[in-house]
Amino acid sequence: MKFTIIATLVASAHAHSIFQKLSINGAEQAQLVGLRAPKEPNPVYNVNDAQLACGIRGTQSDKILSVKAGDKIGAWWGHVMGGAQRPNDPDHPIAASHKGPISTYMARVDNAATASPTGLKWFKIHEDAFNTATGKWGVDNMIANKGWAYANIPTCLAPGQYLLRQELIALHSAYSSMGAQFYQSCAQLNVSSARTFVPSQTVSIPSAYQQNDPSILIQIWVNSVPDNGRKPYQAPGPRPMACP
Ligand SMILES: *[C@@H]1O[C@H](CO)[C@@H](O)[C@H](O)[C@H]1NC(C)=O
Ligand SMILES: [Cu+2]
Repeated sequence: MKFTIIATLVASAHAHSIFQKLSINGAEQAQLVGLRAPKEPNPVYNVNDAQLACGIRGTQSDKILSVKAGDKIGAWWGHVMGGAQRPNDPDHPIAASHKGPISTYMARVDNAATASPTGLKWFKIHEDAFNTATGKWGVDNMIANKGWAYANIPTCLAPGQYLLRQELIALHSAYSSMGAQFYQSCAQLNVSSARTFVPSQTVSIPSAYQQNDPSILIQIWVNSVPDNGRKPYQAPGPRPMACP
């Protein structure tokens, strides 16, 4: 009995999330198709963990989704695999406490269904970090969009296969070392394009982030409000690429 109570408390203290479904220009894809996603909604805490790239190893689709440069890709987040844990789950798509930025990266691969997620050259294509005027984080916008967060494939990008990584960082406990929570999955895409741009500014994941980055080791609670005191917040990593 005692163990049951403790387990319940632990479960509610860890109201996490999984990026588990895609849409392409609004067309929703089947659950987990074209995706590598964790099975459980647990984050990565260590910025040097190889699983920072595509999340804690779980399921891996054998499908590669065909998209075009310029397409609007949607990532859908849910509290647990399948979505809500129970009717009216207040922690679906994620607990509102989990404030933080949502960033989307891509990396060129030879075969999106089989490529190792480590050793890739990642570039950021989009970020929704923090709005000092409204006090809203990327996570707030995702919750308002019923679990969806979007990024467009850059119109100039060279054709080929890519992994697309969307990362949500929950900063509610980021005031202590290894308190930031990193959630991510990777989509397996085949991009067709009329243009040929290959981003030259890329980063490795892991190694792009340091635990003591001011965007990762940060107290966002000011006067009991998780709004960083309305000070500007820049998501870790590079700024999104721009087409030439
Ligand atoms: C990727 O798209 C190209 C161009 O449409 C096509 O020729 C190729 O067969 C596709 N590859 C995969 C793995 O879907
Ligand atoms: Cu959590």
